[in-house]
Amino acid sequence: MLRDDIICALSTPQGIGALAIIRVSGKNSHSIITPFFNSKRKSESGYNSHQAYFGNFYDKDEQIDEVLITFFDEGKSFTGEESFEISCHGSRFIIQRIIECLLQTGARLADPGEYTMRAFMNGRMDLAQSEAVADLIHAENKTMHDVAMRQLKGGLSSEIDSFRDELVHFASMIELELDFSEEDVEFASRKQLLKMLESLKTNVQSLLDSFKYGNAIKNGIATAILGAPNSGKSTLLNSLLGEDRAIVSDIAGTTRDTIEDSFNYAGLSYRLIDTAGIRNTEDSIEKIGIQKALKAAEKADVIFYLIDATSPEKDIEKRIENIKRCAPQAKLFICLNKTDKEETTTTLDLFKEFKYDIFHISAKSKKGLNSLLEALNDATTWTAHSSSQTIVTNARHADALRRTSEALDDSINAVEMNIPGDLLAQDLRLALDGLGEITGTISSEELLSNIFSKFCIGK
Ligand SMILES: Nc1nc2c(ncn2[C@@H]2O[C@H](COP(=O)(O)OP(=O)(O)OP(=O)(O)O)[C@@H](O)[C@H]2O)c(=O)[nH]1
Ligand SMILES: [Mg+2]
Repeated sequence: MLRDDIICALSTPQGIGALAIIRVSGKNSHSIITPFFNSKRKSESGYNSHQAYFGNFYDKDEQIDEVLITFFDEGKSFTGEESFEISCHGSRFIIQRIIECLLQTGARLADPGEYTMRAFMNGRMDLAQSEAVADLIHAENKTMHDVAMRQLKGGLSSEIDSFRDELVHFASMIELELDFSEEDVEFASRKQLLKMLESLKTNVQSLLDSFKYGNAIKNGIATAILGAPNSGKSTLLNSLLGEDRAIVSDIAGTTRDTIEDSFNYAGLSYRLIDTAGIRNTEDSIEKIGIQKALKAAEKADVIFYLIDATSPEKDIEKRIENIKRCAPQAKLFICLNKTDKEETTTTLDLFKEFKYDIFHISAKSKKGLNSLLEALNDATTWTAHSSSQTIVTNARHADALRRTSEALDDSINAVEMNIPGDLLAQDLRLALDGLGEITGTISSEELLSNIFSKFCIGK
């Protein structure tokens, strides 16, 4: 699968920019630049690793650009291969001409993620670290950045490796017993094995549990805005986004479909979902919108339930109980909206005896929104969680951990029930395979191309 031919690609975004970087990697890659690059600094022996050379890029007699080229020796580069980076001016024409020249002298265009795949194949990083490169590029807030950075530095990998080391020891003892099956020997103490398996199961399970937070960190915390028509849901969406994303009007039933957009707060990304107001209606399209609103509630991590303080619904407590039943997983924030209006004074008295905590807000004037967001941040406890613990953010890792956890359960059962060594060995092998898939000790060509094809070209 690993080819040692020379690859090249633009690593900065397509389009016009002050500068652009073209990356080249492969055996003897410096040779393909020689016909085009003219630098006063270049010595007889060529280029030194980790040094930048300023010069002119020529295509025959035509000067294409002034460029700065940084060279990296084999074994000292990102890919592990001899590589260099050309910094040129960020003009589409210049980039195209330079790449054409490189292709003429034997380079080919890199596939998506091919640089990182080469880094993995050359042992520069393991698979979990390679995947962290893509996460780091896509990180849009502090938490996503922290988690990706920790994974890139090997945080997840070292935890997985320590699990594997514990298992490998016992698995090899059990395999050894199989070689002496005639003699009824026991190299691995079943008591110690059971203790190790149980502690490993707890650790694997805790890592697996972190995926709930990891998934929310990576894809944004699903935050549904629910309430009766006209309660101010779309106004709240617009205020939190800081733009007129949804239509606002005093006609009840304005929002028909769900409207989704993201915003960042205190280092976390929230996926806000504005929904159709919930009420009894004969309108078939509005009915579909209300069903969608309830679906959004079922999948939400957080719900803002808005009550219009100028005309609260009569059976409000019953409605809140319904929402709780429909979305038991969600953290519910009940917001009394439009508290900027004077006529709400009587309503406020009404809610003094209310059995739920209430946030007094004005979606329109933004009054009370800071307190609401602070409470939201406190409730999303995974912010604190992320600063000290390894968090799994990748569905592939979670799937492998799930299979490991099941295999550990089977191994524990096998030891407790004194099941023959060959069956126990099989369960231990399955647990080891699951862990190995995360760091790439075990990988298939299909898996690798599936992972790296999702990367950008040039990374
Ligand atoms: N005074 C005041 N008016 C508000 C506030 N929030 C919303 N409104 C007004 O209430 C009306 C309804 O607001 P929307 O945001 O469209 O309400 P909605 O819940 O999205 O309504 P539907 O989409 O019909 O379900 C509009 O006239 C808003 O300007 C508020 O905090 N204070
Ligand atoms: Mg609306």
